[in-house]
Amino acid sequence: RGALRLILGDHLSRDVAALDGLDREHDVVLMAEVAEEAGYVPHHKQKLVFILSAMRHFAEELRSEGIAVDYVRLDDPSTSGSFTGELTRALSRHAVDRIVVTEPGEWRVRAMMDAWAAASGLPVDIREDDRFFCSRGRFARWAEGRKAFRMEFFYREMRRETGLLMQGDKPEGGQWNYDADNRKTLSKDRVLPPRQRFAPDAITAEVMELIRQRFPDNFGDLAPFGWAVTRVDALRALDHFIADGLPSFGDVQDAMKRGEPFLYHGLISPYLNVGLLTPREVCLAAETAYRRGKVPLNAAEGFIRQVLGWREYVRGIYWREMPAYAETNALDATRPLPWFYWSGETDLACIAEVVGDTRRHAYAHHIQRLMVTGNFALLAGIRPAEIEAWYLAVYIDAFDWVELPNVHGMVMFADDGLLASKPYAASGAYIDRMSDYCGACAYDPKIKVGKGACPFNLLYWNFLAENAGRLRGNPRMAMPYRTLEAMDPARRQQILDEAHAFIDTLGASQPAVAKTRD
Ligand code: FAD
Ligand code: DLZ
Ligand code: SF4
Repeated sequence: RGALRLILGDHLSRDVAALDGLDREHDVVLMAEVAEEAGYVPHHKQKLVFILSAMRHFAEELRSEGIAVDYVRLDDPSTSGSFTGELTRALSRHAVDRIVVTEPGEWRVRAMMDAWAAASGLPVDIREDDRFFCSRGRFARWAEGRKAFRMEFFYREMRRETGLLMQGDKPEGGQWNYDADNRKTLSKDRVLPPRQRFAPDAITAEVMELIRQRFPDNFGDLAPFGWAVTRVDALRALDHFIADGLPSFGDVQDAMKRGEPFLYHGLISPYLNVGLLTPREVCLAAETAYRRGKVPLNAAEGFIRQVLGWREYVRGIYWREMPAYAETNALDATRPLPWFYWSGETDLACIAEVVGDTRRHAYAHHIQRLMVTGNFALLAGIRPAEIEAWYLAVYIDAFDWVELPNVHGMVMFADDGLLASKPYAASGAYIDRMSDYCGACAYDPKIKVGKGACPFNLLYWNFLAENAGRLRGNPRMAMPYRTLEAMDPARRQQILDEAHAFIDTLGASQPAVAKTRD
């Protein structure tokens, strides 16, 4: 008898642990499109198309190798709609003596898996997901005994361990981090590289039709869909980025521009997260480009830090701290998510732009996520669980292990500084400096209070005032608090009153499925 090997939608790597030691004669691979996964948040339509189409392509690849794949489609009339149900049904179709699976990317699914042995009466081999640089055990050793974690120190250990951008035991170029070089603004006349898109093939077109019919009201445009859904195309996307994006990736990494959602960013997170690319190969590609003189060091280092540093760091935190992590709310933020996160209908031009990019592409780059939609949610005191559900739904690369620490920790400071040493709170001046958004806005980032004042300015001071009890003692927040305290009391009161009046205008988001404008 063989094994039933379950491959989930983010396990689409030929060398994923669950396929190790596969016996073509006796084993069966099970893949299932299930309503429960499609529905735990109202995913962007392109995210649904991407995952389901990539799953179908991966199944075809396995079949072409002579591997037996039992594939259940979302519209199969007899489907149970859940992983547990599909596993149970599959066991009645196949005579197997064990179940093999790779650990999932979500605590929720991990809890399901833990019940499978008892439910099936078969041994369940849940294998560690070894597609990361840092195992869960390795991260736990690093974190042991530390009161707060700092990415920079973790990253240096990862550099030493992997040898990436190292010269012996010294960092390449003498510095670990070249971020200071990476905060340039975009000049108006800069010509951005056209970004590669992949036309939908027949499989993707069929999935698009399924999603159009089944999820008409989910957030986001369905077409045009230009994401890669196979490893071959994902590798093409990587090559394109290394050649055309990476050379300028560092310099303007934090810039934002109207009508230009991609700039020099990699657009590779969905491929990394479902397994079409590996973190090791993308870091090696960047390092090789640097060693060949094709990209400057600040670009290669900046990119490798995101993948080897941040990506591994947030994953380590997720698995070490869950499930309690998701429940904390250090700043007691309880306001509902404004409706404009779904509709984009707001006169705050920066929010409208980022929500618009997100609706069109299921993508926004890091600074848009952190400093526009994230910053607003932090400053306005939105309930962490509501903004987390939004991020998990709307981005094509969103899986709980990576989305949650970024939103809960980095954006909302809901973990009381475990992940980041201070909240990324910023007024309109930051957005104005790093983007051209304010030029198209009803508000003025230079106006602090009164007619035309940028709401980010009002909310910024109000955020500091509301959270003084928790943040005043943070040494990294000392300067803004000194400014707040030095303000003329009448002016400060006016700012706080206007901030509250603005907050009162924010309509609450409607739950579950969001209507789009398309
Ligand atoms: P690039 O800018 O080209 O960066 C290269 C790669 O670095 C990315 O592909 C990604 O794999 C990695 N990376 C960069 N920053 C981070 C980070 N903070 N955490 C983890 N990996 C990182 N990333 C996701 O993959 N899924 C998410 O659900 C997600 N949610 C986020 C939510 C918020 C509020 C914020 C601030 C960031 C979030 N990120 C998330 C991180 C980052 O924004 C995306 O990885 C990035 O925008 C993806 O686009 P790219 O491939 O063009 O990235
Ligand atoms: C995100 C997602 C979606 C929308 N659909 C499926 C699916 O139908 N079948 C599947 O195996 N995986 C899907 N996924 C990805 C899973 O939610 C993902 O594997 C978990 O989030 C990881 O724990
Ligand atoms: Fe955003 Fe304020 Fe600039 Fe308008 S003025 S785009 S609200 S930062």
